[in-house]
Amino acid sequence: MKNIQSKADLAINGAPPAFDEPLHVGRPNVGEKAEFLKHVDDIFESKWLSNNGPKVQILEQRVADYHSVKHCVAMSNGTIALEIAIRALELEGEVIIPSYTFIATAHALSWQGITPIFADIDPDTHCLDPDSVRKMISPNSTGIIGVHLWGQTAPVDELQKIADQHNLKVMFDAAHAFGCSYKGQMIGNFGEAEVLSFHATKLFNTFEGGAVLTNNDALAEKMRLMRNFGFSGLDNVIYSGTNGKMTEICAAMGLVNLASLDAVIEHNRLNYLAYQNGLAELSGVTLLPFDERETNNYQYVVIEVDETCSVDRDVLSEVLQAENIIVRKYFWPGCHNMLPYRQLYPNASAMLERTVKTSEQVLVLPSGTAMNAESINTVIKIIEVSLK
Ligand code: T4K
Repeated sequence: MKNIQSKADLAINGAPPAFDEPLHVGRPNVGEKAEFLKHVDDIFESKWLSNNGPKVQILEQRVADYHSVKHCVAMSNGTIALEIAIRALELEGEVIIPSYTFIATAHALSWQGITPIFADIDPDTHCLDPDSVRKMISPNSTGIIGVHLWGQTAPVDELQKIADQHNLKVMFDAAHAFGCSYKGQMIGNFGEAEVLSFHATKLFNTFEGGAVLTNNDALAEKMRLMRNFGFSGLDNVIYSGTNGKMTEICAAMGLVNLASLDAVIEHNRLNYLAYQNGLAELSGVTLLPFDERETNNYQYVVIEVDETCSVDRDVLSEVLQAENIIVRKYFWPGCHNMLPYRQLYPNASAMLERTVKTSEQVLVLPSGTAMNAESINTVIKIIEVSLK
């Protein structure tokens, strides 16, 4: 690792990069390889590879227990899990979501002919602003999907209140919020259902995977059938369904990763504290704080580079990328500015001022088990030097 003292040491000025290998946002957290290989032996032995196999069932029980929720319905990925939850809840017409989210939240609706209506965010949490949600309600609205972005929880109570007043259903995209709490209760227990992603880049991964958490028995049963083409027993299809099943090899990865999950969260917390400590004195750069009254997973380390900073966000991003620090400008430029939705709402930015501003200021920094205090100090030093 190179010692950065001045701008002349920066790779963008011709010096070699600080890191030989790229540091990625989203580097997977992986558990014990030997344990995983034991599961592989089981799978080869049993010849049971998919279709609600024993490892999927154990994983579902453990994830449900972890979140103190009745049902976990495992799926092939978070996007399919969103689609199945949306369909099982019979949402239609228009559904209100934040524009400031990963594009899958919007696509899971539009892919099934439902119109996503984009609301603005609270700049302090990057999650839905209830006042903006209220403004987006129309006679065609059937639901609200709150997103617990970065593991910060959406304003659950306020959204539920709005939904109750307008006869809408609420569900949550909890792709980032495995192991997080809202007012002391684990996510999974709010709205009609909450959707997790177990993608490789998430706190907890099954290579690819996802799940819906719910306390509603009938809804859980319906989603179990829908993820398996709607089959209710042999030769009897009672719903229009899809193939959303998780495989045994993915569940095996999940079981192994669950065993080390608490250690991963503690590692993330120390990373977050190292970033917090190092960034505290830098002017114009603010770390998005976690609410320490809650249980957090600390997986995403998010900074905002505001207008008082001596460099703008995109320049800082280029400087860091040149050093092999592969930061991300998630979720710029907002879903409403992505081609399929921009055509629908060419003037939406005027209603989504905080989304636009936040998406122009955010940088997500590398975190997870691939990072440690030393690499974080170097990242901070580079930021510090580039601000001078
Ligand atoms: N809702 C929300 C709020 C979400 O954030 C997501 C997914 C979903 C729903 C949908 O869940 P899934 O259907 O994906 O289960 C990545 C992930 O692919 C995506 O799962 C995630 N959100 C999103 C925030 O990040 P990209 O387009 O940024 O992926 P990519 O290929 O650029 O990789 C991200 C970084 O991770 C890179 O720096 C490389 C690194 N990486 C990635 C993989 C796959 C690794 O180091 N190793 C790996 O194996 O979307």
